[in-house]
Amino acid sequence: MQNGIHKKNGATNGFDKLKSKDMKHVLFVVPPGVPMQDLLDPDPSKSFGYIVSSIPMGVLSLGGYLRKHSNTKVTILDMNVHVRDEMKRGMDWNAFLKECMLKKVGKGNIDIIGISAIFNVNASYLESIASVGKKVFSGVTVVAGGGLPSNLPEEVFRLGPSIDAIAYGEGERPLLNLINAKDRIQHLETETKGWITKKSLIEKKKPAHDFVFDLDEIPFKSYDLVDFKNYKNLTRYHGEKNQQTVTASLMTSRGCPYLCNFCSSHTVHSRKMRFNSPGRVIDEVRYLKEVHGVNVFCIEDDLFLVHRKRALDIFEQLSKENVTLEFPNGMSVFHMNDDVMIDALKAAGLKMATLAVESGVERVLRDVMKKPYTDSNIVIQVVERLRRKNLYSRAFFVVGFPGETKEEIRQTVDFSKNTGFNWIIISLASPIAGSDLYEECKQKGILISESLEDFNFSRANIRLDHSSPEEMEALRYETTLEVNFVDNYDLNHGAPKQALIGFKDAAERIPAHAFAHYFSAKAYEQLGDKKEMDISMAKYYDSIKKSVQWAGYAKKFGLPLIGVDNKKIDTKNLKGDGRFLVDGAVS
Ligand code: B12
Ligand code: SF4
Repeated sequence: MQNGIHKKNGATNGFDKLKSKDMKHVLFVVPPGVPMQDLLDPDPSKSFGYIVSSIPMGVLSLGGYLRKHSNTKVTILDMNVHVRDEMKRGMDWNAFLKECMLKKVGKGNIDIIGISAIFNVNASYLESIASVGKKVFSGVTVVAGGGLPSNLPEEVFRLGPSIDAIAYGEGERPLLNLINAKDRIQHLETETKGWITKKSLIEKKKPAHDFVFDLDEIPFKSYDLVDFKNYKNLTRYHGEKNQQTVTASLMTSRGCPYLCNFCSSHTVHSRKMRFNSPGRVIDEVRYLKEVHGVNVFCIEDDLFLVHRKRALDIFEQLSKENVTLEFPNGMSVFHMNDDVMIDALKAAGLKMATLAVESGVERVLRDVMKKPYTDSNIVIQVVERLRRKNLYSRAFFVVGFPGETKEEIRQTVDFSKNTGFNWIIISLASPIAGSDLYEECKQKGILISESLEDFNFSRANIRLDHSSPEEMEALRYETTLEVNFVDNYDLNHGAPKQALIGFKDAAERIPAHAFAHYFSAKAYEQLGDKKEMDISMAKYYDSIKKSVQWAGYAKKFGLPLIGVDNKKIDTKNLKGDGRFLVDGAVS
C-alpha cells in the first residue's frame, strides 16, 4: 500500500535523487508565530517558549507540487520549532536565523527562498529572513507568500525591502512557473498571474490568482521534509495530547463561499470551493498512518461539512481506520444539527466537537458578523445532541465588533454560560488584513494600533464607543475564568474526570494558573482522591501567595484566601497571565 500510494501521488523521496546540474533548490522559511518584540522580551510571561505550531501545510503542499512537476530539491526551515527548542533568551535573532539556515541547508546554494507569512504577526521577521538569506546564499531570489503579503503587499515591501516579489494567493502554480523561468527577476516583473512586485504596484497592475482547480492534481504534501515529533501537540485542542499520539493536519478542500466579516481566508483561497475526492483523502490518511504513524487528524478545511454527501462518505471510510478526528478551527453548527451527521462524526473518530458559534445574538450573527447561520437554537440543539452521544463540546465566541452593543456582548457572555458547553474560547474581534472588518475599521478610523503585531485575538484593537480596550480585555479574560473554571459545566454535573481535561491542560501550560489548581482540587474531591486534591490545593495557595494577579482573581470570584492579606488584595487593574492572553486557544 505504501509504495502504491507513493507512486500514485508522485510523493516524494525519489525526486531528491534526481540530482543533476540543473536541479534547483528552494528553501522555505516559516517565520515564528509570535511577535518579535515578545520573542526578544526578557519577561518569561511573554509568549516565547510558548509557541503553538502545527505542520506548515502551505509550504508542504508547495514542496510536493514543485517536486512532482520540476527538478527541484526542497528544504523547509520552520523557525517555530527552532525558536521553541533551541533559542535562548538574549540571543541575537539575525545570528540565530543565519545559523539555522546554514545548518538546515548544509552545503550548496539556494535558488529561491520562499517566506511563508500566513499570519499578521509574521510581519516583523520578513526583512531579517530576506536580508540574512541574501547574505548567506549568493544570487538567491526571495519571495514571500501567504495571507499577509497577499493582502498587504505595499506594507510587506515597506517592512521587507529585500523581498523580490510576493506570491498572490495560492502559490503552487506561480512558484512552479518561477522555478522554471530562465530569468527569474524578468519573469516576476512581467508575470502578474500570481505575482506582485514593487514595479507592478507602482504601475498599478492588478494581480490575478492562479489556482489549481483540481485539488487531486496536487500530490501529497512533502511530509518527509518535517519531523512529526516536532509537532507533538502543545495544546489538547490542536491534536489530542498524550505520549502515544502523532498528529497531522489535513486540508481536504480550499475556499469558502461565506462572507463572515472577520475572516480573510477568501483572499488566499477564494470563495469558490474546490475539493479533494474522498478516495484521495483516505489515501492520504492511510499514507500518514502507515508511513508516519499518524493517529490524530486535524481537519483544517474552512467548511468541511458543507458538502454533506462527501463528508459522510469520508467519515464512513474513516470509521474503519481507527483514528481520532478533530476540527480545531471550528465546525459549522448548521451543518451538524442531525443525528446522522453526529453519529458519522463519532464513528469516524470525533471525541471533541469544536463549534464555530461566534455569538449568542441573532442580530449580531446576521447584521454584524454576516454569519451564514443566525438561529442560536441550532447551537442549543447541537450541544444537546453531542451530549446525548457523549461527545465533548467546546465553542468559539468573538465579541467586540463595531456595531455590537454592550448589551449584546452581555447576552453572548450569558449564552456562553448557559448553553452547557464543556469549554469555551472567547476572542476579541481582530481586524485581520483582508477581512471586511479590517476595511470597516480603517474606514471609520477605529483601529487602535496599525502595527500588524497588535492584531491579536486577545488584545483589543478596535475602538468601541461603549467600552475601553482594557475593559474588553478584562471581560474576555474573566468570562473565560468564569465559564471554564468557576462555573465549569462538567464539575457542576458530576463529571469531574471530564472537567480535569481542561484544568490539567491549563495548569500544564501555565503552571501558576491558580484557578486550574483550585478547580482541579474540586474535581479530585468529587473523585474522592484526597492526595491529588491536597497537591492541587497546595499549588493554588502557592500561586495566590506569589501572584497579586491570581490573588486578585481569587478574591473577585470568592475563592478561599489563606496566606494572603485579604485587605491588601486589589481586584481592579487585573491583567491576566501574559501567556494566557497571547494564546487565544489556551482556555
Ligand atoms: C492551520 C491554521 C493554523 C495553525 C498553524 C498553521 C501552520 N503551522 O502553518 C495554528 C493553529 C497555529 C493557527 C493559529 C492561528 N490562526 Co490560523 N489558520 C490555519 C488554517 C485553518 C489553515 C492554514 C493552512 O495550512 N492552509 C492550507 C494551505 C495549503 O494554505 P496556506 O497556508 O494558505 O498556503 C498557501 C498560500 O497561502 C500560499 N503560500 C503560503 N506560504 C507561501 C510561501 C511562498 C513562498 C509562496 C510562493 C506561497 C505561499 O501558497 C500555499 C499553497 O497554496 C487557516 C485557514 C485557511 N483556510 O488557510 C487559518 C488562518 C491562516 N488562521 C488565522 C488566524 C486568525 C489564526 C489565529 C490568530 C487564531 C487565534 N485565535 O489564535 C492564530 C494565529 C497564530 C499566530 N501565530 O499568529 C487566519 C488568518 C490570520 C492572519 N492573516 O493573521 C486564517 C486565514 C483563518 C481565517 N479564516 O481567517 N492557524
Ligand atoms: S469564518 Fe469560516 S465560514 Fe465564515 S467565511 Fe471564513 S471560512 Fe467561511
